[in-house]
Amino acid sequence: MSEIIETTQKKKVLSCIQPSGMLTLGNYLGALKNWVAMQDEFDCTFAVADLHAITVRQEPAKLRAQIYSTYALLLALGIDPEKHTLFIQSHVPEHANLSWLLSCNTQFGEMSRMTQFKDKSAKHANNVNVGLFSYPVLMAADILLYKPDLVPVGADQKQHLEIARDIAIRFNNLYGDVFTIPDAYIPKTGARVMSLQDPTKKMSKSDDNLNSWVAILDSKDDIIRKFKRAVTDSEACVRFGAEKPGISNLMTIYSAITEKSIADIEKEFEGKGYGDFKLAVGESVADALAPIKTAYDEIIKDKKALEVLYKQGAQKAEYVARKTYFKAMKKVGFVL
Ligand code: ATP
Ligand code: LTN
Repeated sequence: MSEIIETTQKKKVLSCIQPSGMLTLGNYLGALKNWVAMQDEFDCTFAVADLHAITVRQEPAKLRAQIYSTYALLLALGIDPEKHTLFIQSHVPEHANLSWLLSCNTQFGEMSRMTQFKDKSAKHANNVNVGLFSYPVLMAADILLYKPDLVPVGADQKQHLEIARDIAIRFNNLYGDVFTIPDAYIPKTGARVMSLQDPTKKMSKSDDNLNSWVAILDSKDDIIRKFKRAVTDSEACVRFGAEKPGISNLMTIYSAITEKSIADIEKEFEGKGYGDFKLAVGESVADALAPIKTAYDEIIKDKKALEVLYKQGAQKAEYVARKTYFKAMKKVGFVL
């Protein structure tokens, strides 16, 4: 009797995060919380996208420290580097290499429509470099090398995901089947956490106003203080609505952390003022983030142990990336 072999393969997930500063509550709710949750069901590959970080000017010593700290924070969040793959993007040269092949199959016009480029080039007007412009092509390479089914990201990355899909479809049509066409995986609550000081803007770790964002590693006191100072409106009624972007943002954060529905939150705070609500949001966020900070403080102390893990991660990633890269090279007509 022939042996029945279990062949059900897990679906694949890939995502990356830039080490461009302290990671925020927006990064956590929009992306990282999902990364952690998806590990049970999927075969996951996660990376610290250090090559992306230099699209804006970085001070070398600070960049190095941020790469370590981002990697350590991903471990602290609960990413399992043994069961999954956790690596540093620049350690796998196929990312930059594939990005060239893809660049030659991407139109200037389609890149010009990217809204993040418009925002970031306005913000860094003295350094509008070509990398900043073509960065979605590198992001497409990050994704396509690992043939993922799903890419967990915040809502701001939807456009970049769409272009990655377009590039993959075009490449496959021209040269034959090389890439899997991935889907974005965007959370229902928390996909777009807004600035605490200007709720019409995305919460961003590169915002100079430190009160506008909460870092995952902020102390409890800092977190509560930032929520107390959050910009709201003068109505003092905890109700969700487009005309109340500040309070709605806080309600979304509270909902994402506590998993309570917006309707239940409105009920819970009926008749109560913004002061009570802001304190409740601050405390729930601080309590959720506290264990991550405790784990991080331990992990970051041991650089040697980190090195073992990121080297092992790079080896695992490279094994997969090489295969896809060489297949793409061969299809395009290079001599291997
Ligand atoms: P910057 O703020 O410097 O532009 P960033 O935080 O947007 O950087 P990344 O660190 O690469 O850029 O983002 C990592 C992940 O976090 C992405 O999936 C992104 O969509 C998500 N993310 C970032 N900011 C938010 C936010 N305010 N709300 C929800 N998700 C977010
Ligand atoms: N572009 C993303 C970070 C990023 C990414 C990726 C996300 C780089 N490569 C691949 C998902 C998949 C950002 O700036 N937020």
